[in-house]
Amino acid sequence: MSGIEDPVDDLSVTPPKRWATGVPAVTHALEYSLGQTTVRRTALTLLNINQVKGFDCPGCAWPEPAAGKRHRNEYCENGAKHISDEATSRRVTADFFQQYSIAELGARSDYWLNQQGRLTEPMIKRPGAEHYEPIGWDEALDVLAGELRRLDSPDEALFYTSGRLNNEAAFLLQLFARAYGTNNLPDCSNMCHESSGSALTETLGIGKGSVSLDDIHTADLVFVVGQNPGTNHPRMLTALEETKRNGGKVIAVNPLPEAGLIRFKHPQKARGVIGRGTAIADQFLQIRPGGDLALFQALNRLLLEAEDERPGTVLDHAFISAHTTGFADFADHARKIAWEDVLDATGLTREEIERVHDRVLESGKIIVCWAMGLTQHKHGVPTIREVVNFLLLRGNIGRPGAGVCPVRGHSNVQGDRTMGIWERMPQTFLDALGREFGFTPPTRHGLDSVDGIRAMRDGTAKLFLGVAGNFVRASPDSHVTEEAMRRCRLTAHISTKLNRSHTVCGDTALILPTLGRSDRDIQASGEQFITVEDSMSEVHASRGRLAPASPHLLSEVAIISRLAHRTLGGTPAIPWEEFEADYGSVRDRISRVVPGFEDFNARVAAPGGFRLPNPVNRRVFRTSSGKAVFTVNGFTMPDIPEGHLLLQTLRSHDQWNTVPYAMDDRYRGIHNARRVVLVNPADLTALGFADRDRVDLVAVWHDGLERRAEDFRVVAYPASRGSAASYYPETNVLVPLDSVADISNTPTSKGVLIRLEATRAAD
Ligand SMILES: Nc1nc2c(c(=O)[nH]1)N[C@H]1C(S)=C(S)[C@@H](COP(=O)(O)OP(=O)(O)OC[C@H]3O[C@@H](n4cnc5c(=O)[nH]c(N)nc54)[C@H](O)[C@@H]3O)O[C@H]1N2
Ligand SMILES: Nc1nc2c(c(=O)[nH]1)N[C@H]1C(S)=C(S)[C@@H](COP(=O)(O)OP(=O)(O)OC[C@H]3O[C@@H](n4cnc5c(=O)[nH]c(N)nc54)[C@H](O)[C@@H]3O)O[C@H]1N2
Ligand code: SF4
Ligand SMILES: [Mo]
Repeated sequence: MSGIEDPVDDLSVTPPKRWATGVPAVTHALEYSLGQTTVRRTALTLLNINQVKGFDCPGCAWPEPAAGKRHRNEYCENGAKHISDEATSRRVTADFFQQYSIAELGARSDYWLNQQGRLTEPMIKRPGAEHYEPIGWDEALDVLAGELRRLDSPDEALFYTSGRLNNEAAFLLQLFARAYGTNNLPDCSNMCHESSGSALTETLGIGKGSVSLDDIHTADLVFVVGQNPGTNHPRMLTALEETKRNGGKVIAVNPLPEAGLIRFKHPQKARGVIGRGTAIADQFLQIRPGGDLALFQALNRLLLEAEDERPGTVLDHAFISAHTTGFADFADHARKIAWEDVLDATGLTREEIERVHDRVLESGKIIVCWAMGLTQHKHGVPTIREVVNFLLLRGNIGRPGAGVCPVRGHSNVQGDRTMGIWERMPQTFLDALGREFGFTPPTRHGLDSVDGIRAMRDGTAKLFLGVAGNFVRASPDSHVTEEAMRRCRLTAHISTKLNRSHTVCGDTALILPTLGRSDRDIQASGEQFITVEDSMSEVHASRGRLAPASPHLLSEVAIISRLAHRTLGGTPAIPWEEFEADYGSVRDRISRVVPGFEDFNARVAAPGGFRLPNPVNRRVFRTSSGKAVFTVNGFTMPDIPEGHLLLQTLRSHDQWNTVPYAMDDRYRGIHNARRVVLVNPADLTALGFADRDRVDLVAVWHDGLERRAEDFRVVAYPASRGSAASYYPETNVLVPLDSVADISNTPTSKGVLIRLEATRAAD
């Protein structure tokens, strides 16, 4: 099992691909799967992904087509890799932990840790011990419950979740945390789409996207901003292909010419397999990093000026006056934007921006899609607010074929929020929860991910429970985060696979292994299914089909229910044992607490499930004024002093967040290496470096601490001027904990000021 050695960097570079998917994608997916498990298990796994009676792809949150319209293979290369990674036949057993000390495991790569296979039984690291040892479930949960009861205050505990968690377990986890007495529910969303949630809640009254798959298909113009769908949401390309077939246009905005945005070959269609594929982007704007706020402000100014020239033809006055507030102040500000600043911030030409403006005028229905390229910047929230301004101007909110589309990451990250995983749930939710379960939930806001790290660092949080995810690797400032975790009395992780977080331990540490999406889940009342909500608010069931990875695994619902029971004691008001026995009883409670879930069990039984209503689509805005809000956003752009670059930390094609599956980034032409930094050749020359030079990346931040990522190889790459790109999580050491987006507190993973230094060892 431990024959898979730490990968050695052996960089080779080929020209970036002009197109995404096609035959190589299918081949790569099968290769990965067959490397993990048998042909039979591969077939069983792949045949059940995203089928109405199968399981939801544990990859991204892009929705499936309606029940009757699904393809037999309704998954992408990366979905197949994610599921094979979970369905692997490799196993991590008690012997493994005897063989490797925690320090030895800590020295291994993220890749190697993941390749060891599925976790199979609960393990404990006792205070002072150097190895994990096996422990029974009862004792493990007693240790955890005992520590929870011993804390001086419930606010000394953190309950982290990652977006793979299903609705039922998420609902129970937040119920447990609140019944225990804290709102400390940090989640991966804090590091992901929090800026979208903040901006959309303020301006439209709900922190979710408004569009459906049909809207994407029928839009006249779709912007894809700060997103790499070819890798991260591959089936979005199928949807955009349909948009184009229906006559719509696509504009891509990105510092990198990402493969999928340029040309796409549909792997399941003969045309895609043999032909040149569909050119997706009609226009590609190679923007400077962080320049998007300026771009949308410039577009808004152009729209206001066009309206001045041809009154009554450009703006949707009826919509603006009936449904919005703040137009006058917004318009005053937008008219004053200086072109010089816009061109400087965006690196685009005025002609390029005017061309976009022309397309906007030609388009009745417009959608803006975005992901981490917008949210993970210091001014991520104002940027998204400006996107909303742009859509409001022509009434592109609340009608078919138009709207906002923050493309979510994890398969159920949106559902987890709906279920109450948020440190700041509104009082109406807390009241409903308290009424249903007969207690008074705490009202003081809890800690998010960044504040949770600060609290562990400062000793005010002492217990960390992670449900799914890999908190230590996903978080910024790796050394600070690791030190913070080590200060805890207890760290515990409910996980499917081994990862770095298991190697960074508090005095006591627990690994609680759990069932994955693909595993069959049988409880006292029979076989169970769970539910998830995708990026477009579709809620549907997911049923595991494989024999569980080990007989000792418990489901997440079971672990949380048992832990809650042991910590809080049995009460008739919260029947934890019943919840574990029958997930339908959890859904009954959800239907009474969470708006939109009325009659949940019956509605989710329909093939394909149901869509949660989004009031924005009825032009109902749950803001304090009852209207959509135009906002005034100061003109902000990143300051990149001479000799520096703005680094973005992003995903390669072959990884799932903190977990690399291979050392390649095929579409960008990077092979056998992850410690690379992509920089425009002209910037390299100006900085005195050359392609393939060995460099350290050194972050520049005002606290004077040195943050250095050592020994990277420079790759001359057609990136926009002033930008650099390198992979996460290897570069998380560079992201200062205090470098966060205004308002949302999201780490600025796409805006890290760095300089390059020649690697000392190479001298
Ligand atoms: N295969 C795979 N799929 C995934 C994931 C994965 O790790 N692997 N992760 C999932 C998760 S949790 C998430 S959140 C999503 C993430 O999906 P993405 O947001 O697509 O992920 P990133 O790799 O972070 O890529 C960010 C993109 O934004 C661009 N960008 C960076 N800075 C800027 C900027 O200032 N302006 C503009 N306009 N663009 C910019 C980058 O060049 C890149 O194309 O993917 C999900 N899907
Ligand atoms: N520098 C930088 N940092 C970033 C980002 C970035 O772009 N740049 N992106 C941020 C974003 S968008 C996100 S979402 C976070 C991701 O942060 P996380 O969600 O915390 O990280 P993942 O890598 O998705 O977690 C992988 C682990 O989840 C566990 N797991 C997988 N499936 C299951 C399951 O079904 N149940 C359970 N219980 N466990 C499971 C496995 O043990 C696996 O090792 O990282 C953030 N951090
Ligand atoms: S697009 Fe996302 S959800 Fe769909 S199959 Fe691919 S990874 Fe899975
Ligand atoms: Mo994410």
